[in-house]
Amino acid sequence: MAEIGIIVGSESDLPKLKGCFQTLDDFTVSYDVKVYSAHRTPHLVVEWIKQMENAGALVIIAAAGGAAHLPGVVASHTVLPVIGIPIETHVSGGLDSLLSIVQMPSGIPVATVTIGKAGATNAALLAVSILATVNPAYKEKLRNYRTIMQKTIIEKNEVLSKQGIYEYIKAVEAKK
Ligand code: RP5
Repeated sequence: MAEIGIIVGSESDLPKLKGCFQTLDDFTVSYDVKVYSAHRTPHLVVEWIKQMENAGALVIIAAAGGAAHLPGVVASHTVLPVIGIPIETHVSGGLDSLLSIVQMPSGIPVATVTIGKAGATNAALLAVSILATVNPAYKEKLRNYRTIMQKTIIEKNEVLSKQGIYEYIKAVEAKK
């Protein structure tokens, strides 16, 4: 059984969601991924959401770009929590996707994360938080994740103090 169902509008969306898959793998969460479009294959979207429900999935993540109706359409067919990821596009950096997903009518919510890498990672973390409401092991893992994040930031500040601002900036730029 997959705990999370992930649906994307196009295969071109998949590389942009690496952070989402990576985070779910880090938390050892099980997921099913499908490429079905709200516009090109609407019947397959509906069939898949029913399959996910029957299989016992607890959260759905839906990603789409441009006229990004997929998360909203998915939400209209299920009462499972739906997290929407707006895919970056060439139009205003993906603001088109963001507004298409976030502007849901009252009654059918989609929990919308931000555009790009941060959104993909946060969608996974939000999904794990939802799973953590029924599985305390995930709560513990989320706390550990934050502890490690905080430790990393503290360590970086120690390096900054040692190296001085210009050396540190050079090192940050070299990472890009
Ligand atoms: C949306 O159209 C997809 O989610 C994708 O972000 C965008 C472009 O799709 P392709 O033309 O690359 O298949 O439905």
